[in-house]
Amino acid sequence: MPNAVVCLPTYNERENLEPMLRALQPLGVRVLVVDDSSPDGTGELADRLAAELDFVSVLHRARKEGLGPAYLAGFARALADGADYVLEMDCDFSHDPADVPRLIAACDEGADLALGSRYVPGGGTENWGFGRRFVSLGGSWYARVLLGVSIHDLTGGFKCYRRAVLERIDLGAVRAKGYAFQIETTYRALRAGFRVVEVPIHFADRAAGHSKMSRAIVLEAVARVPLLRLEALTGRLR
Ligand SMILES: Nc1nc2c(ncn2[C@@H]2O[C@H](COP(=O)(O)OP(=O)(O)O)[C@@H](O)[C@H]2O)c(=O)[nH]1
Ligand SMILES: [Mg+2]
Repeated sequence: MPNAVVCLPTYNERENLEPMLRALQPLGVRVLVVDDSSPDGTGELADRLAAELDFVSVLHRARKEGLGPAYLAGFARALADGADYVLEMDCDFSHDPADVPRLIAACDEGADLALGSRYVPGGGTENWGFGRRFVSLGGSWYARVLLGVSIHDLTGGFKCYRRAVLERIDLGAVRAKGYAFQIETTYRALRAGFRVVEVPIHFADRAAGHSKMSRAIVLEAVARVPLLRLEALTGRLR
């Protein structure tokens, strides 16, 4: 069994955190909760659970800076702790913990980066209205065309990286906070020549609490994608 660390960013996920950790417990992974001083006490709850569950540790950050910076801090800690595989996953049950072994298996079978994908055969979204589907599918299509890549789901946040990918790509240059963070990390991996594989998943509505994504996060991605392509074309992307 490879040494896999699931980075679990949390901001106000008090209701979801314990059920999520219990669901991950039998899978043989380690979990790093990355909490940005959630006002609802998620960080304190994470500390209590980490004291009880030896596969759990917690990284506390001073303030909410978005998903991207939280993941970068989590990646650094996971790599320092010797992880072979580093996973990204939402703590709201949109990503099914039961799919974690499938992402790990894809890397075991040769992928450098396995992406949980809604937009390949066998994948999908549950209970999404037309508007949300349009934005999500449209966003992935936009990024796929502008970047000239063959990945169908570029904005998803359920991923398993082989350690070498995170060591090789220039994470220090990644400033994106939201969906752009997901697009950018995958694009950098592709540009570096890594093998990226899509694993079909079903994406459900969050179990409890509220989404933190905003219009600004969508606009960040719209603006970042053409800049990424430009950086790649001018040889500035590593
Ligand atoms: N640490 C941290 N976690 C965040 C932040 N923003 C969102 N998250 C977490 O990232 C995951 C996905 O966020 P969510 O709001 O559900 O995004 P959505 O699924 O696109 O609506 C959840 O586990 C959130 O708690 C943040 O600024 N800091
Ligand atoms: Mg969510």
